[in-house]
Amino acid sequence: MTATADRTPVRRVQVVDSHTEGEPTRVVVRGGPELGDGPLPDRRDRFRAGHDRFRRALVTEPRGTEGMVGALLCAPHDPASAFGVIFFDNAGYLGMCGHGTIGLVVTLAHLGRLTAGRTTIDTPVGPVPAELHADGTVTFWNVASFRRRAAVPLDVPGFGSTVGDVAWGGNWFFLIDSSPVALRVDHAETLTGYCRAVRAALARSAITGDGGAPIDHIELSGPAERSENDARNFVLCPGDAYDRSPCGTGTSAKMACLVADGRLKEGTSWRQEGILGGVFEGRADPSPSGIRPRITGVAHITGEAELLLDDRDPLGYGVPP
Ligand code: PYC
Repeated sequence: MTATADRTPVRRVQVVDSHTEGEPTRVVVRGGPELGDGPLPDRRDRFRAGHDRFRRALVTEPRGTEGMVGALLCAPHDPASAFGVIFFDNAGYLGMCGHGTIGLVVTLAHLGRLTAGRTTIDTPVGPVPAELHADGTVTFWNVASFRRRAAVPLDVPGFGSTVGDVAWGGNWFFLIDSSPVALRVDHAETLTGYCRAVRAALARSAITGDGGAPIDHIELSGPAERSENDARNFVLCPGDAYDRSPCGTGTSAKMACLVADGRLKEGTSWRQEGILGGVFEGRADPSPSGIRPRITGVAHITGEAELLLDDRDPLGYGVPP
């Protein structure tokens, strides 16, 4: 905290912004909440319980945008990890974030805290090894991903019935193989409306992830626009923003379903196109509990900033829920 001329406390927060195929990541480098130590899920819970307005201040309007994912850089708990991170968005906290991991690695390199080569990042859902390549691209090995339920029928009021898979890719997904609406960015509003209705129908039907976890990401698939890619997706995130990138955790969940169906062989490449046309190059490596997704993409730094959080500003912590 520092003090302005009239001695009002103002919190100063250092951030580095980047985007991964159009999807923004804001890494908190200094000035974040003090969460103590211990496993990352415990620190994430302390973040949620005691500092949620910091989350809102960082990623929602007037400082953030609806698609923005925040990444609180912190010390790892896992002894094999060099860094820890807690991802958050306009609605709450994410288990993992693929585009955010790519953004974080590029940010750490930008800050001189990482050179080309391997590192490991501790997350609330487990350690994620990552590699910064000499050409600036980033590969990460996501947590083990798996399909939990196949071909689940769902009645979506206003849209009719559909069928989808429940899968884990570091977040919980409901994946619909064939989108009823063409996957074009100028259809984003219609696609968002459909995905919201699907998510609500899942909640009403008590279709969840493990332990009753809400399925908060909806992923629609369709044909790729470019012939070198395998498929295109549209992913609606928990706070109703759609992922501008191909979604790293969504690509992981998708590959887990394809492998389970015998439509993708372990060890072969899967080029996932996002709704803006950006691509993540995926590969499903074997894992005892599903697959170990390996995903490569690129991120670009868009800014370095010092944010001022002023208690006198009635909307400085975002619009209250
Ligand atoms: O890339 O995994 C991802 C992601 C999750 C939410 C937004 N992006």
